[in-house]
Amino acid sequence: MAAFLTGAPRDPERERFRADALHGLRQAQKTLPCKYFYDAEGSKLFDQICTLPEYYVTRTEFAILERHAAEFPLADTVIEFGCGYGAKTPLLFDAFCRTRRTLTFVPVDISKRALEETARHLPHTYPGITIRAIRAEFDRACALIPREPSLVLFLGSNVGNLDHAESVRFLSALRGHQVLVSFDMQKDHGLLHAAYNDAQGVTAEFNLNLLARINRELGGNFDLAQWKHLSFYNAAAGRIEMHLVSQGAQAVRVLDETHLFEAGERIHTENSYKFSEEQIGAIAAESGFRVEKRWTDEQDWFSVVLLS
Ligand code: AVI
Repeated sequence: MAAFLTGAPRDPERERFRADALHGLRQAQKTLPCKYFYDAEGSKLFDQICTLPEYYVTRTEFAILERHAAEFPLADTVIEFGCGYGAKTPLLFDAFCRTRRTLTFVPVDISKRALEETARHLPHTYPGITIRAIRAEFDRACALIPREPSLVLFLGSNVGNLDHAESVRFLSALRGHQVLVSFDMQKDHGLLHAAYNDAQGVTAEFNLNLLARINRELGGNFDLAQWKHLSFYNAAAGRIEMHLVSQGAQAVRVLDETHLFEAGERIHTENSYKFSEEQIGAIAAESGFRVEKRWTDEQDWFSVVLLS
């Protein structure tokens, strides 16, 4: 808290990070929200994850989008939650722009850099595009997106990082639009385990970066050598869980608080839900949508679903 007594202007993002991190570390089961993985360093590591041989998610989704882009509905306005660096964009916009001269694109992301790059590059390739970027967390952004019926993209299996109630709340706020959302499907547990425990250790580095980020931004003194990445499939909950495990009894300072950890104690950092077709139908119905169409790959590992 000392950092806020200097008279320096408050940075709302840092304050939210501080409040959420300290709240999570004060719980009996310590947690840190996975949305804080994505600072500049974490985003770079995530880009690497997307190219790992074990992480089938990105390439399977790409193949589905590439094969079926021409079948997706057209709209005057396309809103994309979590646009990232727009890697999927050409696949979709080539199809969207083939039959229309103008299109309004509303990219939504918390990363300023991702939005700036999208706004800089897209109009060169697609001159008829107007960009209205929104920099906000997804929940907040729902109140800021255009009201006219649009096509909303929620891809990258991002829905998997929400629990059931959160996905229903998020999708309910999009009623009135058509939503193209991607779901990672339940599959062989060995494949899932490998995807989140890659041989090169990039996922471990991505997980540990959360502690490094606390050190960088919140004056923490986590000793990264004292923490290990743990990831496993929780079959009862139908999700991959990621944790950080304390390698010994230790005290860690974050701002002016000290947090005590026992040997083997875990910080729960992420859930990544895997879905069945029935679960997708249930989430759609509870959010006030129906599943208009589901596109999948040959092995049914991944689904891109149109909700209307
Ligand atoms: C962004 N999200 C869908 C990824 C996932 O698979 O849950 C994040 C990730 N965590 C570890 N590897 C990738």
